[in-house]
Amino acid sequence: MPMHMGFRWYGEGNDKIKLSDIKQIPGVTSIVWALHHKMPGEIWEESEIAEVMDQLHAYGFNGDVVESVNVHDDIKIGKPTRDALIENYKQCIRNLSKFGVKVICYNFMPIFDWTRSNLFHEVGDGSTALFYEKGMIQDDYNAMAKYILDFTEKYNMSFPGWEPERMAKLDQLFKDYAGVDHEKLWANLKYFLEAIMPTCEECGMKMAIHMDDPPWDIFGLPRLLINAENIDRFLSMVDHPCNCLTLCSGSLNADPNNNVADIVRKHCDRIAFAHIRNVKHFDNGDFSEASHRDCDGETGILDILKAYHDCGFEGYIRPDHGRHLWDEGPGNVRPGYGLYDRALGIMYMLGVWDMLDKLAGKVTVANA
Ligand SMILES: [Mn+2]
Repeated sequence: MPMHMGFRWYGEGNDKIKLSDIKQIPGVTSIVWALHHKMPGEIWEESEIAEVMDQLHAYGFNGDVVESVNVHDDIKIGKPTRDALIENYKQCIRNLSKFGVKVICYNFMPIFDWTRSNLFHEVGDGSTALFYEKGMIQDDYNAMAKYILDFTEKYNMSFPGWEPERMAKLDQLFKDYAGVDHEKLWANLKYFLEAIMPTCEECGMKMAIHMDDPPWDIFGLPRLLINAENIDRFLSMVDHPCNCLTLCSGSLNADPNNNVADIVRKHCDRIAFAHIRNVKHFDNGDFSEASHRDCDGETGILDILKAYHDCGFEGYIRPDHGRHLWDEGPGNVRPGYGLYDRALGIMYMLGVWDMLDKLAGKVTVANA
């Protein structure tokens, strides 16, 4: 069995991209989905899961990977309410497994999900991409949150991890995290994982933690999944085959010191889900997201794909953020999640992969 090519889709009525569009991209077998109306801590009901699965199956896709079931802040902070919330999380795992879900992507970043200072930065060829201006993400978290929330409000969309309900309580959240340093956050992550591993084992579910994006502390909040050393620590801290990674090449390579291909070779058996994204760095520490083509950034896309291929990777892989192309722009595209550049990214990845297969004497077979 080769790797499984996935495509992230935000759901009926929540994503302008249609499943029928995705069907036309060669090689995609798996829709990476979520119930985006759910707040962290809520139980995903079987009827809600069944509805999405039926939509995916109608086009011959599987829904093996969920991205994400978000973890409630109380679990990350280690509040007494965490035990009840962990029970809810276990119920989500059970309910999802009943419908064939095999991998749950999640993250353990305090308060903020992926963070950028510009969602539509000019790349120089007429396209735009997500951009991180280091100088703008320093002290004033309210200004950064306002930029993101003004955007989502203006265009009537919501970003996972940027729920307005949570963001409205930003100052309180910062107070709640005041005592949570790196070691405390590690301990709370361990507590969470040890509590859910028996359920994962029972259900055959792999929990795949996403790398922190960007891979450094922001606004004084600790971040853990930032480099090879911490990934080693994470995997050995809870050394269980269900405790896995969503290895996001773009998140990690925002720090150019991270060599993603080396991490792939070291931990391939614990990578349940691979995100492929390319990053272009600037001397002052800013970075822009780039096309998936190796030479358009410095992430080492070819080395990474070669590493996965050499290791016989059989997990799920998807293009991560892409640029916004042609007529994609504010109001008609989810930042980072347009149709075209991700489709181009898939063809680039499959081109590389098919050639590696051919060189290894393997025959590539099209999906039914
Ligand atoms: Mn990613």
